[in-house]
Amino acid sequence: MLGHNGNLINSEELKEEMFRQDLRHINTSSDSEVLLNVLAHELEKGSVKLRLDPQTIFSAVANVHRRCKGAYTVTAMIAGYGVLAFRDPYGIRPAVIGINETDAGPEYMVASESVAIDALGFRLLRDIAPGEAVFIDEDGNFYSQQCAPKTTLNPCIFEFVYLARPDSLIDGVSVYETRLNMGEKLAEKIRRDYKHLDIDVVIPIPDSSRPSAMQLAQGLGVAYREGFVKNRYIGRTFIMPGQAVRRKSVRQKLNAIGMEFKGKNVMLVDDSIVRGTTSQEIVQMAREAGARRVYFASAAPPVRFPNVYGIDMPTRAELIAAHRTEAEVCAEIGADALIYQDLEALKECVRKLNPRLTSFETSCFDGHYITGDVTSDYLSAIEVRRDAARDSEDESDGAQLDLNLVATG
Ligand code: PIN
Repeated sequence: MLGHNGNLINSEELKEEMFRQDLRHINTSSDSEVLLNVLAHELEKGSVKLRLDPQTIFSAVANVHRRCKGAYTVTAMIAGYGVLAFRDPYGIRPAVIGINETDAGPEYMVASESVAIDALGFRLLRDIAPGEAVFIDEDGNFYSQQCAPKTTLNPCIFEFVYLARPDSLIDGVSVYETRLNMGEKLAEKIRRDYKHLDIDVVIPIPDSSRPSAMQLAQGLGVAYREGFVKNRYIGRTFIMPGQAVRRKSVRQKLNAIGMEFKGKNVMLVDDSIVRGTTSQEIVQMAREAGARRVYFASAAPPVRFPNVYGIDMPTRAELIAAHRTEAEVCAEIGADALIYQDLEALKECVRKLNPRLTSFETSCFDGHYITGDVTSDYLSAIEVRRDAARDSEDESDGAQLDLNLVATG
């Protein structure tokens, strides 16, 4: 069994190669199935009379690193042997080890985020290093080994912006604290470059922007107020299929508290602007609630490039900032001013808390893909696939709206 956080960028090639060389047939379009089969094949190849020991397992992981390209944090269970976990040699996606000291000896666990370790009453031991594998056998014995010849640590900066829970520690850094820093940096930028804005109140767009908004308000010396209430029974609009469904669900998901907006100049804060659908809708909601001026701050820089390492970030055509200047994005979302975080400032927000973190995976902001092997052909191929998927989503959007009409009519 295998769980995978990330994305392989050579899964099509591997699929072919496995079919021809390894005689393995992949049944789905999931890159995790490819990863599972590469691992299974390498384990089988390295085992002596189909028996496994930690060394054989680590050699198999070394071969997985050799064959797989992209980002992957993997947890796997090898039936009859134990639990295996490993992180790609670039350390893009997070992975941690937890320990629980019992009278019968230590117990171990692995997870993407340290919150899982807290929740189960374990203690955070350390992060899994890039390229490292850990194996816990059925008797609870712990083994670990570096399985890649060359490694560097480049955590995905978007984990700090939005993906990870604020109560997690990633590579020794508190996600919450990085978000406070993001607010601090935005305040500095506004005090420096946007002195003319007359801001009465800072309002977060719940939930993940709250720490940044709090610190921004404090840095500007203005009130922090809650202006939007989130319907806790509605899922993430970010990953909902289809534009029409997304737009509608923003209204279902967030509702404005009128008194916080009436006659005020409000500064709304979100963690990021990806497609801009939420931002556009929310600016309008703030105006409808009676705001005089609506300013917008994004704790992250403009998202201009697709993410290929496991975040479902759309193609360039869908990213509001891909082909627009900041002023054009501001006009598009209908705000009176738009303040984006600078990329260097964002990196500083994390680095400040752990100076050993000198490099980050920041491709969605600067188009620099850290693994160095993301070709324009690959990017075009995902665009084509996404376009096809979007066409079929649009059809299902219609179907869903019709259903809603039937339900309410
Ligand atoms: C906020 C998540 N956050 C909100 C994710 C929306 C971009 N979106 C990224 C903003 S929370 S859009 O975690 O749910 O609190 O720009 O694509 O419309």
